[in-house]
Amino acid sequence: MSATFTVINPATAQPIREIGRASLDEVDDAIARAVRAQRAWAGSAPVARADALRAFARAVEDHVEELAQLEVLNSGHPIGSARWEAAHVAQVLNFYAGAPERLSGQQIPVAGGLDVTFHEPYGVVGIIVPWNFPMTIASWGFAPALAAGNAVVLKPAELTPLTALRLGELALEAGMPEGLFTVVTGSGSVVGQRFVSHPDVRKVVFTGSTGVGTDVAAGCARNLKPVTLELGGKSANIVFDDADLELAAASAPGAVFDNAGQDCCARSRILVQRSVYDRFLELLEPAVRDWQVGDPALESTQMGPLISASHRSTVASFLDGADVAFRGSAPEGDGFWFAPHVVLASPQDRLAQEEVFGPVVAVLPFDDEADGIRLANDTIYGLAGSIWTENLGRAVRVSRAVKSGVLSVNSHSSVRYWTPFGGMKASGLGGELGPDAAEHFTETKNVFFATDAP
Ligand code: TAP
Repeated sequence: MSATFTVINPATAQPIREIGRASLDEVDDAIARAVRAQRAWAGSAPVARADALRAFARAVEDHVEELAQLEVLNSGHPIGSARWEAAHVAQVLNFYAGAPERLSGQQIPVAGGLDVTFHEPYGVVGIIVPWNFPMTIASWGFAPALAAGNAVVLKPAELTPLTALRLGELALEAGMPEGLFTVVTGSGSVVGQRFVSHPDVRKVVFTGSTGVGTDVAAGCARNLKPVTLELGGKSANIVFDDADLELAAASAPGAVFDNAGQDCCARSRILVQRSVYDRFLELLEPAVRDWQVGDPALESTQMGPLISASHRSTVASFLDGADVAFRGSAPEGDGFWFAPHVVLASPQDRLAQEEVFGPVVAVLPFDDEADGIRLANDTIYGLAGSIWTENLGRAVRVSRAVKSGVLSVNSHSSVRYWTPFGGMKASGLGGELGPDAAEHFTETKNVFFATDAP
C-alpha cells in the first residue's frame, strides 16, 4: 500500500503508527481472495467450521490483554471496559460457533414429492464499522457471517484500525483459511464504497451515522444488495415518580457517559416526571461530579477522552447557548478531553433532538405517562432506552409504547450477544446478535424433489 494515514492516541494526541490506505485494486484483490476462500469454506463440514471458529475464539481469549491494551492506546477506552470488549469478541465467536451445525432448513409438506429449504450463504459479506467500539461491533458482523458459511471483508474506521488488524492476524494464527476474513484499511469513500459497488460482495453490514448509512443503503439498493444498518440514537432514560430515584440517579451517568458518550445506545435524554424533577437533579449532581474521567490505563478510570480533536469541536458546539445545570471534571492538557455536562433542555432544542455522541446529557421534565411516552418517541431515532418505575403495569405499557429496538426496565443493559439488538426508525434496518443472527447471513433456497412419476 503506497498511501498511509496516521493513527493517533486520543489520550495524548500523539501519533501511534502509520497504516496503509488500500487502493481500489487492493480492495478488489481482497474481495477476489475472499471469493475463492468462501467456496472451500462453505463446502467444508459444519463441524469443521464450528471447530475453526472455536479455535479463533481461543486465540482471542489468549490475547484479551493485548487487544485491550491496543484499544486503550488507539481508542482511549478505560482498561476495564477494553478488557470486557476483547473478552466479548471471544464470547461472540464461541456463541456463533454453534451455528454451522444448527442452520437447519425446513421440510414442507407437498404432494408428489419432498420440499426442503436450505440456508445458503451469500458469499462475501462486507462489514463497515465505526470508531466507537471497534472490536465488539466488528464481531457482531463477522462471527455470525463466517458461521453461516460466508467470507468477510472488514473495514475498520480509519481512526481506530489497530484491534481489527490484530483480530485479522489472530484468525490466521488460529488456522482460519487465508482470504476468508480480511481486514482492509482505508477510507470509507474508497474501501467502504467498493464494498457497496463490487458485484461479488453480496451483503453489506454498516454501523455508523444515519447520514452515511442512508447513502450506503441507497448504493446497496442500486446494486440489489441486502444491507443491515446500525445507526445513530437519541435514547431516553425515562424516570417516573414511583421509581427508585436513588438507583435511577446513581446509574444515569454510566448510561450516558460510558465511552465518553460515544455510544449509539447512550441514554442522552433523561426524561423525569415533573413531581420528582428537582429531587432527581439533586441526586444526579453528586453522581456526575464523582464520575472518574482520566487516564484510560488506570483501573479506576470510568471515562477516557473523546476520539479526535475534530469530534471534540463538534461535541463542544452543542453547548453553545445551552443551559448547563452542572458538570463533572476532565484532565487538562494534551488529549481530546471533555468533561461530562448535564444540560436542562426543551423538547425542540438541538440537544434534545440530535445525537451528540459525547458526554452531554439533556434533562427534560414530563407530566404523566402519556406525556413521557410522547417525549420518548419525539426524535427521529429509536435505538435504546430505559424505563424506571416500580409499577409493573406501567413498565409493560411503556416498554410496548416506546418505539425503540432495545429497552431495559430498572437497568440500562442493552447488549447481550445472545439476545437480539437493533434499532427502529432512523436508528437502523435489520438486526444483529441473538439466536437468529447467522440466518441473517443466508438466503433461503427451496428445492422440490419429485417422488411420483409426472
Ligand atoms: P460514520 O462517519 O458514518 O463512519 C462509519 C464507518 O463508515 C467508518 O468506517 C467510515 O470510514 C465509513 N464510511 C464513511 N463514509 C463512507 C461511505 N461514503 N461509504 C461507505 N463507508 C463510509 O460514523 P462514525 O462517525 O464513524 O460513527 C458514529 C456514528 O455511528 C454515530 O451516529 C453512532 O450512533 C453510530 N453508531 C451506531 C451503532 C449502532 S450499533 N447502532 C454503533 C456504533 C456507532 P472512515 O471514517 O474510516 O472514512
